[in-house]
Amino acid sequence: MDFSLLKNIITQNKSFIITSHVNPDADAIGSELALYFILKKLNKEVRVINHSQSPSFLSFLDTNNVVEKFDAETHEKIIHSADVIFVLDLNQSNRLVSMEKSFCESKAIKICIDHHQDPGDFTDHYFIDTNVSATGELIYDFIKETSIVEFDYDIALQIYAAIMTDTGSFKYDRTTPKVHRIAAHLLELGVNPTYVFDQIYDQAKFGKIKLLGSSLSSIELFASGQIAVMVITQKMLHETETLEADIDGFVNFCLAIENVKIGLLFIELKNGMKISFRSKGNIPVNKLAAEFGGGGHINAAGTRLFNVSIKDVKSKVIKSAEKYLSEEN
Ligand SMILES: [Mn+2]
Repeated sequence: MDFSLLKNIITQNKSFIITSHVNPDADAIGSELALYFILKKLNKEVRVINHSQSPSFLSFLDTNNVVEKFDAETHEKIIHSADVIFVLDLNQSNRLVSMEKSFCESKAIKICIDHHQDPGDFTDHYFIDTNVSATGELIYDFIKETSIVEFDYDIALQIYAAIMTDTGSFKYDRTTPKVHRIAAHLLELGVNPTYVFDQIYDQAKFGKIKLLGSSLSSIELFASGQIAVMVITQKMLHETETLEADIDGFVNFCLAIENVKIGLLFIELKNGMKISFRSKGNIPVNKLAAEFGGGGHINAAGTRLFNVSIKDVKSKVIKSAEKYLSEEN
């Protein structure tokens, strides 16, 4: 990808805002902080502001508490007056939730760096490659191709966490030779893969493991065992003292069952619900998600619905999902 325009915009401007999607994952936060470190090395003014609080298991990435939770009173002015706003790892403005209005009203140059399909028209410039494993891989490519700054450990840690998580620890289908070459370079810069994995996957609160247990027990099979459905209710979250962010990754257990081709996770929210869609092979769950106002990748997608309950839509979603089973070769 040609990053010269991106380099020029960074060089020619002074104040920057970086943001990402609701419920940020390690690719969102890692990409944000890698870009933050690049901009700081260039002596720019930078704020990283998200709609959501960062999940505690990612606090090892943000030891200086750079990432701020959006608050209109504190942040609206600086979002309006920033020279440039970066949106990372998302491609629809509604994924900014409470920040969407300030973002849209700002006169800043808006830049989207992302790897999801079907981007909306909401920024001035797009640096999108749907073939890369993670947004963090694009940040790596940007540094590599422009030499805008030198790589260092701080940047390497962020990019490694981004790529490791978005490739499912180097196993999803965009785990290319290039991804492993990047990982090798990041290890040479001092990243300790055991440490990163341990921080992200092996420091769970007991409640999260209990929630995983009840979530696994909720799984039901449909369509002759080809669709697995997991349901997580507010009651389950309360009982285990867990948050929506703790559910990250649970849906993948649906695909761990033999013969299952589509996994669906219904999460009850305070004011609606969220559905996560996963599939194997070439079953396009992004198209299925789009039927319900969402989007994503071919094998991983999601949507949020407001003012509806799980029982209102569950059987409708399963029925729609059945259509896609026949699309598999
Ligand atoms: Mn990502």
